[in-house]
Amino acid sequence: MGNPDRRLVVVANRLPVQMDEAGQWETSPGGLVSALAPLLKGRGGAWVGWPGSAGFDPGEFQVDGIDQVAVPLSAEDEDGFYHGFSNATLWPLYHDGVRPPEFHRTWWASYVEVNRRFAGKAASIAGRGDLVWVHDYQLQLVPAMLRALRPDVRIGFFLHIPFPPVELFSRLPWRSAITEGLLGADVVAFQTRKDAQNFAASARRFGGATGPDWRRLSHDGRVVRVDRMPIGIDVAGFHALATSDEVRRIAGDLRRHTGNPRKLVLGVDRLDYTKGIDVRLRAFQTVLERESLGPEDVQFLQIAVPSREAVPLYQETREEVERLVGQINGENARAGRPAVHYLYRSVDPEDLVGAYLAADVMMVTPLRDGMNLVAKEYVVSRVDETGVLILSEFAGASEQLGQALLVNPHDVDQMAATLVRALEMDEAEQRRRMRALRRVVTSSDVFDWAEKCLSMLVEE
Ligand code: GDG
Repeated sequence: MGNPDRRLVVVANRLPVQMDEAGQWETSPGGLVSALAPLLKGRGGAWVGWPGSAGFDPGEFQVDGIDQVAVPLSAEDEDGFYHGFSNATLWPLYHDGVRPPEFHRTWWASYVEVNRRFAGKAASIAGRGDLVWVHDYQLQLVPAMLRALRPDVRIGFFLHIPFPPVELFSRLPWRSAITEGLLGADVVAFQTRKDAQNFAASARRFGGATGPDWRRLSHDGRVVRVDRMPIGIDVAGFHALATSDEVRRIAGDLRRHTGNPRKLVLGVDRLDYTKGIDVRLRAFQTVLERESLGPEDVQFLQIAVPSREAVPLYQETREEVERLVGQINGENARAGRPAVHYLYRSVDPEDLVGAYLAADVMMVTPLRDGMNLVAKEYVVSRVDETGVLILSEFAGASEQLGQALLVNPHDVDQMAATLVRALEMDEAEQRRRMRALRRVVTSSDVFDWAEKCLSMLVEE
């Protein structure tokens, strides 16, 4: 067993804080931050990350009892490491290559340099034998770099996005360096079993890992444990919101303001080409045409949260989504009653859960997604056990949520037929499926996930 006094050092691309309008730091909202905060406070420790704007270095400071350790990035770092290698090379490659990844040696050099800076900072603040937990695709070289500097610490790594099949990963010119970087950890964990197995295959092929069991790879005279640790949500937090008077009122208002359509369908995503928003809208358009439905029968609410707006591919995705919204409304809306309501902004948690409560059908249809928390949030919010979840078979969540209506998010006709089925599903079937989904999602929340990851890291 490990030493219970070991502190925890979290290393992630972003610090879990942001500056409010008055120039005061505040904790950013989000499941990961709220899950890790109690562990950091309980054990003591620190969070190492980028403060979020180029050229800014606030150094070390405390917010809500957690030590924040800033890793500054210059504008060039932000271009090469962040927009470039992380988001235009790794992000599309790891999401099944749904857009062509770009390979540039200058971006790679920046990625190496920034990963070295993160590893150096973590090495300088970790105490003897501490637990260091590194997060996500931006920091895959950190485990091996940190091990070289500090062989005494225990290193865990969690990938929030998918790990691609070896056929796809092998395109990456830096495939050996990435797998060797990850193999520097004691524990490498993924959202699904498939991701973990994909990594093990690439680690054997390109990283020099050996051993018959994908859960225990041998590398450099050490054992590297590989596993699936599907992330959960703050179940109690969503339950509290979903049962609050304010959120019920918001849900009721939403139904009234849309003119009480017979059915309301919902989509909630960051506006990202991996989320399949355009194909989903085409499926909705097909249903309206084929079934001759009007806005009194069914309406669609799409909340699209702005994301990576400086990147041309994201601008193109936005244009395509907005073109489709305009086209569908042009053909199907009546004055004062659109067929599609489209919000390009983020909304408050109360409005988000209000939308979950108001929606008869939730469409979560990414072309590829590590997990997808929105699917789990919808299920937990449906406290009356009605509602239908349509879920992409390419979202990590589908490994756990088999009672959803699973679809191929590339297949417009199949999604349209499934949407019709969802709109017509009787209450008994809705309840049977929703009860089963709720059992799965409530059985392990994001706090359990963090505890499980950490206890795996503590085991020698
Ligand atoms: C990455 C992986 C993996 C969305 N709109 C609003 C809002 N949200 C919140 C949701 C949810 C979160 O943002 C989005 O999480 P997802 O899991 O759906 O997707 P990514 O952002 O791509 O996350 C993913 C995740 O990491 C965790 O490991 O599941 O696969 O890609 O929590 O509720 N929140 C508020 N207003 C909004 O308008 N307040």
